[in-house]
Amino acid sequence: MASTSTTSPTSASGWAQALAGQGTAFGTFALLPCTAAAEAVAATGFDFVLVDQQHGLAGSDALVPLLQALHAGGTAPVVRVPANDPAWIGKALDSGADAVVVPMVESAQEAERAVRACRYPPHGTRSYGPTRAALLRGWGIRRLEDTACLVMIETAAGVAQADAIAATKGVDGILIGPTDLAISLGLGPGVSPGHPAHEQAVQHVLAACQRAGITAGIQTSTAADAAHRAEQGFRIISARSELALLRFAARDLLHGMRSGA
Ligand code: 3PY
Ligand code: MG
Repeated sequence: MASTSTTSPTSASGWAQALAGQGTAFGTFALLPCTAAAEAVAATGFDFVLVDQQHGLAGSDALVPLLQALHAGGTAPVVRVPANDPAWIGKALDSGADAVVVPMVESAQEAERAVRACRYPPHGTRSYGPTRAALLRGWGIRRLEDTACLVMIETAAGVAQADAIAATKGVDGILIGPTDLAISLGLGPGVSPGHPAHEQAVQHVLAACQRAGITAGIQTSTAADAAHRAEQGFRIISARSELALLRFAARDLLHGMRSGA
């Protein structure tokens, strides 16, 4: 009998496979302090949902409930921290994130700072206190460190250092922020996809990841764009956010209602 369910099977394992270089993980961003919305997008079957503490509207007290909702929805919970700060990174990991995403990384030194914040001594600077992470992973340091450290390249300076960043030990992947990259290249926020200078920078970062044998990811805005990036070799691909999905669905519905009237 055909399923009448509106959801697909959930696949947090798609995230782990993508990090292991064996598939492509598709996800979206969570910007709202709304656990029901986070759970709803997670239950749709996205491989990961990224809670965005850099630009999202949820305060730090909302982080754990959002991660719990993502867990309930069966997706991999990823957290973009506001800055390359060991305090934010440690808190995201202690709260139960499977991966942290560190924005605006421009050098191997900055990448190393992010990696060290994810690891306990002697390999890093993380302080022990896995408050919620221990419920998911136990108290052992090895299991607690079994999370991913992803850094973002989203400036011209970062692109110039892509090979050094990708070769930094402990960096599991690089995500490209196409909008910040476009602004950094002097192109403005609205014109990035397809612009030759932008595309050249994107391809340079992708090639650096491939040379270093780490995962490349990118944010997109349409399913076609996401499929195109997957064909190019990106393995962590996000599109939009739950807020954008709500806004565009509402706009299209209203447009349809008005034009049908
Ligand atoms: C950007 O496009 O700058 C982003 O950070 C998207 O993730
Ligand atoms: Mg950005």
